[in-house]
Amino acid sequence: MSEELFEKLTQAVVDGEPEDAEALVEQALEQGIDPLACINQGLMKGIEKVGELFSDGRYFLPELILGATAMKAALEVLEPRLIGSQKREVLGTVVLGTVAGDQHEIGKTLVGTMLTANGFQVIDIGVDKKADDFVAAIVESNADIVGASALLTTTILEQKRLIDTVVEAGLRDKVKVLVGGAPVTESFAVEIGADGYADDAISAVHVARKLISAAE
Ligand code: B1M
Repeated sequence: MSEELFEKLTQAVVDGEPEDAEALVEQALEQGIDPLACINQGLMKGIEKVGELFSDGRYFLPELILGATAMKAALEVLEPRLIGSQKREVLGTVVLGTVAGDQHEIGKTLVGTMLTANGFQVIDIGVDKKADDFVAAIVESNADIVGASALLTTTILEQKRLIDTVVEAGLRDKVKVLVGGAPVTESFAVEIGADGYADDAISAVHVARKLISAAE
C-alpha cells in the first residue's frame, strides 16, 4: 500500500504537480506512514528523476522549477511532523545557508529541518549568501557550527571562501564548519579545511553532534 503511494509521490514530483504531492503526503500521514520514508522513498526519487531528465535534455528549466515546487509543497506538509512539538535542550546553534551564486534551497532546508528535529537551534540565512553574510550571522547568534550547502560545481569553491572569511574574522577557533551538497565530497571537504562533511540530512545531524561534542 505505501509502495503504491510512494510511487505516486515520485510521479507527482516528476510531473511537477504540487497539489497532488501535497494531497499524497497528507494521505500518507493519515495512514501513519513515516514522514522520512515519504521523503526518501517518494520525493527524493522524483527530484532525482527530474535532474536526470534535465541532464538528458528531455526536461528544461520550467520543468525543473515545477518539480522543485512540487517537492517543496510536500516538504512543507511533512516538516512540522519531522520537527515535533516537544521542547528540548538545545544542543548547539547552527547558522545554515546556501553559498553565493547558488539558488538551490531544498537540500539545505531539509538539513535545517533534521537538525531542528534533533535539538539544534538553526538560523537559516537562505540561499545565494556571501561568506560575509554567514560571518555576520555567526557573530550575531554566537553560533557553534556554520553549515554551507552548494549544489553547483561552479559554487562549491564558495565553501572554501567561507572558511577563509571565517579565519579572517578571527572566528575559526569558535565555530566548526560543516559542508554538503550533491557535488561536494568528503575529500573536497578535507582539502578546503572543513571540520565536517555530510552527504545527506541524517548524516548532517550525526556529524553536527560529533562536532559539538568534540568542541566540549
Ligand atoms: Co538545478 N542543477 N540548476 N535547479 N537542480 C542541479 C544541481 C543539477 C545537478 C541538475 C542536472 O544537470 N542534472 C545541475 C548542476 C550541474 C553541476 O553543477 N554540475 C543544475 C543546474 C545546471 C542548474 C542551473 C544552472 C540550470 C539553469 O539555469 N540552466 C540553475 C542554477 C541556478 C543557481 O543556483 N544559480 C538551476 C536551478 C534550479 C532550480 C532553481 C530550478 C531548482 C532549485 C529550486 C529550489 O531549490 N528552490 C533546481 C533543482 C530542483 C535541481 C535538482 C533537480 C534537484 C536539487 C534538489 O533539490 N535535490 C538538481 C539535480 C539533482 O540534485 N539530482 C539540480 C533534492 C535535495 C533534497 O537534495 O540538494 O542534494 P540535495 O541535498 C541533499 C544532500 O546533498 C545533502 O543533504 C540533502 C538532503 O539529503 N546536503 C547537505 C545538501 N546541503 C547540505 C549541507 C550540509 C550537509 C548536507 O551541511 C551544511
